[in-house]
Amino acid sequence: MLKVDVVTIFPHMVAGPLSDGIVRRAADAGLVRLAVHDLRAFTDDRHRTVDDVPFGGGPGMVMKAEPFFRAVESLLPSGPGPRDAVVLLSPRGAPFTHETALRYSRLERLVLLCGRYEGIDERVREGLATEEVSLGDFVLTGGEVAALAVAEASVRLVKGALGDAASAEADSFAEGLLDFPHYTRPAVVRGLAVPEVLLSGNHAAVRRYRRKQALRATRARRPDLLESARLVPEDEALLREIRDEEPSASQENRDSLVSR
Ligand code: JFT
Repeated sequence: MLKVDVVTIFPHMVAGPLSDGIVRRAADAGLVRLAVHDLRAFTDDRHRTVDDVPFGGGPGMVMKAEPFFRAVESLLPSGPGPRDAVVLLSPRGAPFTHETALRYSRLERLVLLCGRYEGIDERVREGLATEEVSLGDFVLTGGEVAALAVAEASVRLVKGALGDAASAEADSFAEGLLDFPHYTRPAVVRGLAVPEVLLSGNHAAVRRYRRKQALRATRARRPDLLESARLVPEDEALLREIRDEEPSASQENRDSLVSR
């Protein structure tokens, strides 16, 4: 069973979001265990100091290494085994993806280390973390929000966590494509109608339409994903249809000529 441990100076920031939704249900069902640990509990001075000035000078503060070492040693007394990961959240980390989440979902132990300020003393990465990941190319003020995303994405992929209504195989990123668009009642909102085919009751037509919309969105917004997506022959046919629906560049150039 996966156990997720989050180490942070802001335990309340992490505990709240993890105590709801699918993560909560997975915990209640005994599929995962979640624990949040206050880094300050692993300090040994009167002021419970977790940060200090940077060696070499410069602005801001750096998270001290020792409290992180003590915290992880309390969680994994004999060190991480092959089914454990000690993950440092950092803007310098490798991109966190669906594949990372799937790998984490199959672990015994996922320890997430969150820092603040300018970052964490490099010796935590060198001598304690088994890997360093980033949520993406944008800047957060600390690792907590990234850890929440990593925990949620990983827990929902644990076998049984999604129940039978939703299945992880149906996840768009499991397929390597963007999702198709979703609609619910009523059939018309502010003059905007639901595509007819979705009201037709023709399940084969609905499946084909959704697949085409997923391919269309991926081609328009994330052509990089289309490169490595696992496409079946029907997808190639749908992509040809999509291309044929678009005017060629030369036709657009002719269309834009004003006097003719
Ligand atoms: C930002 C972060 C991730 C991820 C960990 C720690 C301190 C603040 C900071 C910001 C810019 C440069 C430090 C963190 C992240 C992301 C993760 C920390 N900060 N240096 N920002 N953006 N995608 N994961 Cl520790």
